[in-house]
Amino acid sequence: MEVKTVKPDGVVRTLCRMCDTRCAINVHLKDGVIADITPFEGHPVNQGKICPRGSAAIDQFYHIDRITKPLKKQADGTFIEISRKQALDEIAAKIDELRQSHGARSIGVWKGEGMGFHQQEEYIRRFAHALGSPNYFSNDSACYNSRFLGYSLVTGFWNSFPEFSDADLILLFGTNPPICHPPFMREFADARRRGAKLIVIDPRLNPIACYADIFAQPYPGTDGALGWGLIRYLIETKSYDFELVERHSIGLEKMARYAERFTPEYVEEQSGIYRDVVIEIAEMIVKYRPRMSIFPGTGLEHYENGVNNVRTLASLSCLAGALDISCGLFWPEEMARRKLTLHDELPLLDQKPIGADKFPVLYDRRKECHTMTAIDAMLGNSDYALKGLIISAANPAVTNPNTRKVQKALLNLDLLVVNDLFLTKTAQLAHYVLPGASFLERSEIHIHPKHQMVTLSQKIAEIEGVKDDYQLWRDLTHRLGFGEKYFPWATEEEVMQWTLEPSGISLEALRKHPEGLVYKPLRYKKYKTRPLPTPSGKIEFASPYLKKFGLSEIPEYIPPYHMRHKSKDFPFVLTTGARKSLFYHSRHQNIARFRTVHPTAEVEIHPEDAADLGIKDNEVVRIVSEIGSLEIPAKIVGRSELRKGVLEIYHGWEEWRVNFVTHDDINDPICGFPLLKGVPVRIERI
Ligand SMILES: Nc1nc2c(c(=O)[nH]1)N[C@H]1C(S)=C(S)[C@@H](COP(=O)(O)OP(=O)(O)OC[C@H]3O[C@@H](n4cnc5c(=O)[nH]c(N)nc54)[C@H](O)[C@@H]3O)O[C@H]1N2
Ligand SMILES: Nc1nc2c(c(=O)[nH]1)N[C@H]1C(S)=C(S)[C@@H](COP(=O)(O)OP(=O)(O)OC[C@H]3O[C@@H](n4cnc5c(=O)[nH]c(N)nc54)[C@H](O)[C@@H]3O)O[C@H]1N2
Ligand code: SF4
Ligand SMILES: [Mo]
Repeated sequence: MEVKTVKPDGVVRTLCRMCDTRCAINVHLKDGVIADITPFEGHPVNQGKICPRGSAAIDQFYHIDRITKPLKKQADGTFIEISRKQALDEIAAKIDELRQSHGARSIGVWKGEGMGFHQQEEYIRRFAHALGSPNYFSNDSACYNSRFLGYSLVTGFWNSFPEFSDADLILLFGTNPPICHPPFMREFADARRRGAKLIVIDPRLNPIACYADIFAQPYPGTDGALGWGLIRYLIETKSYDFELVERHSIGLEKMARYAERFTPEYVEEQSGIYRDVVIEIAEMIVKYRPRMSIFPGTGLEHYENGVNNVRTLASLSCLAGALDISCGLFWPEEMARRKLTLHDELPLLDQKPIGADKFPVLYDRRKECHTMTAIDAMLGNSDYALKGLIISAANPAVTNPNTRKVQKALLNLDLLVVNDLFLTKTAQLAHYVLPGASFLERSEIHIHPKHQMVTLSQKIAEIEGVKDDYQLWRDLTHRLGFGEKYFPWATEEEVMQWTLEPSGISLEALRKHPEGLVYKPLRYKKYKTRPLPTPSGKIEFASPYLKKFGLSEIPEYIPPYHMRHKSKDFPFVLTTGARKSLFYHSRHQNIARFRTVHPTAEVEIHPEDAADLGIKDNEVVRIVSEIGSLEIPAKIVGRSELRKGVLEIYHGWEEWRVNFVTHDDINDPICGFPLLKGVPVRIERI
């Protein structure tokens, strides 16, 4: 691997993109080598702290298993290295052939979490639409979209990160910030120092629960009942923000009527959270509102009624008056910039975006297709077949539900190209694997809505033969005949200049200010002088927009699948994906010092359940669902660490893929999310 740094020895200030938090880092270059990564004090995102995964960017960059040359699959299933020119010529020729014989829409693109949002995502979206295919897919079919829709259906927007330091009450639902969002911890500490209270709702005793004033363990998938119970309390006791609700909302009466049944007793029956605790939480909200932050994690969205459960929480924040204030639902203003997506210019609706008929709200609001429906289309079980796919920075053979079906579908494609740093389980199924550039090998514009800031991350090094993603899409489009029109810029630098121009902020200025530049000062309670970005311009406790699609107007609570389909064949409830501090989905298992900390997968099980079944610690058991099965060692946890009857398995293991048992076929009707948590299973001794 021939590596060279492209900056002189010294310190380069940039952003870490080992996860989407994008902490500011100093990259130390010595003798042309990336020698160290340390926190950079001057940026508000992380305020001088980084997590161990941040410094592991060096391990990732120099990793001996990095793919540095394009690979082509041979008839015998092995890969050979070929030149970049040969790879792109052959891929372009195959795309052209598919386009001629089956139409452009038979080709799709799939972006993963490794790319994040913004610029890299926009290249991928632009490529697809320029080709003539509406079929853009992403990991967001199982992440983020549900929470985004849950909030934006109520308020018109979602700013994923509130300013927790300003809160007097923090409520966390199904999220574990010490592991997933380390910078939140400093904000929690600031708030706690001022006396703020912390409430954690989670069936599993997570590190964050240990800090909580109240920790309540609901049955998986029942948070909506608790949310409604809290709404009912605020309405019944007339403790909500009258002015905000009277002037700036629609649907209060409908909501109030529906809330009536959520007495503390009914909430207890549904969620298992004692009625006294429900009342205690409600009283705390009344006491501390409006300065409160509610943060839902994937523990809410990975269910078949996730959007509505999130809408319930968004409605609760609004009732409590926590709208467009720093610690509440802050409504960020956008930076003026040119977008690379072609949705307005080339909407391609007549081309039937995959999944847009089944999940019209997902498509309408996010302009993205649905990955699980894409899997069906690859298998020929759809209006038309998906024949070719380019996957960039995703590992769906591990991370998408129903792994057996995903593998079969990917193998059924006429063309599968994977752009990645490593030969992942997904890459192993491809016809071509392209060497991806890591974040240290590209420059990128990052927007931080919470701070209304923009930062430029720097290209620091390059590996012989590895090009950034812009070059990949550019080179393909030029071969396919629409490069001049849609990818005319010679370099990533030129694209960034073009997109930034309307902002009045130059690349030069961003380079001079690695601490980022504020594009607009923060302003609060803007809804007083301008309509909210919902169809009515108001908070929508009831959504006429959803009604139009035949969906429930108010965020109804539906008991989760495992409660509606009780079966003696599947008596346990499996939640998956509780994050591990040193892994990122399927990433970093190849970093030896991290692997020492998490050497093997485990299914966490309550001690009474283990005793009932005679299961010993570390015993390998079989987990079986309606979809498939998995063999995995058992870990008997402490009595309070899990609810009895609930099991937990991490989702990123390449050797123990829990998605062999998760459902792709039970979906949230609004966002299409699959049932990744709350899966009915049984345990078999082997
Ligand atoms: N180290 C690390 N950090 C990460 C990631 C990673 O893989 N590794 N992934 C990143 C990504 S893409 C994401 S989306 C975020 C996810 O961030 P989080 O959502 O904070 O992730 P989890 O740790 O899975 O926390 C989910 C919690 O929900 C709980 N839960 C499960 N079911 C329910 C339920 O029905 N109700 C409630 N209230 N809780 C429930 C689980 O027990 C678990 O503790 O993390 C990001 N950060
Ligand atoms: N059962 C279950 N399944 C889940 C979840 C769960 O909780 N439970 N969580 C879901 C969630 S929230 C998410 S976000 C998805 C994540 O789904 P994916 O996006 O598929 O997740 P990763 O395993 O992180 O895959 C990212 C890939 O990108 C590569 N990569 C990293 N950086 C770069 C880069 O700079 N360039 C290129 N070209 N490649 C790069 C990595 O090597 C890795 O193979 O998983 C979902 N799946
Ligand atoms: S939380 Fe860790 S991995 Fe994520 S950006 Fe910050 S330092 Fe990097
Ligand atoms: Mo995610």
